[in-house]
Amino acid sequence: MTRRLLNGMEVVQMDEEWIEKAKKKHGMFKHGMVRILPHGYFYGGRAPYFIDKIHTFKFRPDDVIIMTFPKCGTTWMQEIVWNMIYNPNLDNPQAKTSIFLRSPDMSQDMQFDGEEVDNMEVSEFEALFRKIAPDKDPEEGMLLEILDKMEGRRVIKNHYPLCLMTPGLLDKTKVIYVIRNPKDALISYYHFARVMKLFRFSGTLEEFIDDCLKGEVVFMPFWPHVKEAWSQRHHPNMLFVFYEDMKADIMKELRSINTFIGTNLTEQQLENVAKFTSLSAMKSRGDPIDKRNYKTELMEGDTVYMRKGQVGDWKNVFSPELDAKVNKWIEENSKDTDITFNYGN
Ligand code: PPS
Repeated sequence: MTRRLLNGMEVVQMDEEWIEKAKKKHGMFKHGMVRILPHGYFYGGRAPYFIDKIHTFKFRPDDVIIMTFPKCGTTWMQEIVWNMIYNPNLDNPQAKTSIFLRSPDMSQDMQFDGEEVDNMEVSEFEALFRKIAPDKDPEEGMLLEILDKMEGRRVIKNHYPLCLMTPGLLDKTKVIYVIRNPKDALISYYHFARVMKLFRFSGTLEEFIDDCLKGEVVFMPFWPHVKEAWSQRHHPNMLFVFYEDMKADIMKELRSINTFIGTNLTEQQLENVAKFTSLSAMKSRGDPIDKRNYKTELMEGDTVYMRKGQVGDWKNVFSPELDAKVNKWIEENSKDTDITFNYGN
């Protein structure tokens, strides 16, 4: 029997044989893996349950949703928006607590089902969840419950595409969609996947990118995610931001975010936020949750979320063969869109 989401989309379960083969290189999920048609979004087996919950989730008019494909500048934008709202004068002690609790991730519940995710990784979320919802079952979605009970203006992280959110989301609340050139994003994803226990990727960069291009890495495919958001870029509740533009002129981007979310900050306050959320500042503060959720022996620095933060690093990393393969993928997928990326000079 065909399994369908509340939004009518079809869910296809990956077969056991495929999963056993994929397991040699990638971490898999306890409830298997699924694809959501028509685009083929690839997620852990519990995603349909949580996506159905998001379908009826109560968004509020003052929410700010940071929507991204992974590794495109999510954490940076979360810090920016949270600090613009709650810490423009840099005097809020909460700012040093984990961004994962100040700005919870709507798409995270599915990820706790990873075969190698251990209690350590879940503990802070579980502690908060037990406090706010002692009678509820964590299996029903800890992050969704935490978000539901959250007071004040919510800064919500989310990696699901627009089509898997509540219908008419943009008429209900504000979305900041951050995107980055896919070459740098793929490299960032590779480094993340090799150190995160959830992904525990054990192959080469070439193998990882091959699997991404086939849509066989969690959250793939990249293009429909981006194109759908791009098609909504003129909606008054959508702000479409390029990571490379943030790197080039952060004050310009902060001014437009300031207008978009209506924070009315002064130039001085925007300068404060820019300084506090710079790569070096975020790196030196670190994050209490981020610091433990990976195999540290593989990591060059001390965080997976603040690694190099560069534009065009792919040039130092891609072989000519890999570059040709990725260019072909970009070309094939760019035919029906006018979005263009800055790949660095
Ligand atoms: S995730 O896991 O999807 O939420 O990751 P995400 O935060 O989207 O992406 C991580 C990459 O963003 C870079 N980053 C930054 N760049 C510039 N300035 C600041 N403040 C900043 N914070 C995070 C981070 O370094 C990752 O990119 P790479 O290329 O891996 O360094």
